[in-house]
Amino acid sequence: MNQIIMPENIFIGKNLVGNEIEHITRTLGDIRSIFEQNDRITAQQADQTAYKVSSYLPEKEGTPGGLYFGITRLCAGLVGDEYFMTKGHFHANTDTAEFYWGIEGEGVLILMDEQGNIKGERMFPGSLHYIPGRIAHRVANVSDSTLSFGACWPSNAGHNYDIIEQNGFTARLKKMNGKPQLI
Ligand code: PAN
Ligand code: ZN
Repeated sequence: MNQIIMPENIFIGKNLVGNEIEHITRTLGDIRSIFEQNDRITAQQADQTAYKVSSYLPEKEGTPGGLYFGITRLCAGLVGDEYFMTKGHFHANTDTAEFYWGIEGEGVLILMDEQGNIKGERMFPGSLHYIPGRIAHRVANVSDSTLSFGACWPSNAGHNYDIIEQNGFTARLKKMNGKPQLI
């Protein structure tokens, strides 16, 4: 029988909903170590949500040729003079690429190659960002409201957080004279 069915998982407006969607929350306490002035995060602030990721992972992790889809919602705020940001990572399978796109709010996508060269791309509703393999990626929210962005990456990409945890990015996105600057 030829049947037309409803998809199990849907992307409505800014939300990814469905039985197969996985949700994770990162609090400021979880990501404390990425901020330069992390001693400014009080015990009370440590429980505050920094960002949430909803992901649709229809293939088993590691499957070559498959794709994953995710929406990240990054809260607005500063730790000292540094904007709230995602942990950032290289892909474990180093040659795998990724697309990001802006959905709501204003941010900066920070890209760093393996030599530590850095560049920032403005993120805004409708902006589209191609992240080639071997490029670490992190997003900072530079607005006063939530920044949402989409992501699509290969199911065999994996995440290597260790390199960034140990060495960080070679520049930080700071609010200087009211404006974002990579320093
Ligand atoms: C994204 C990120 C997401 C959260 O889905 O995983 O924005 O950022 P961190 O993983 O750096 O905490 C992605 O890049 N996937 O590959
Ligand atoms: Zn990624």
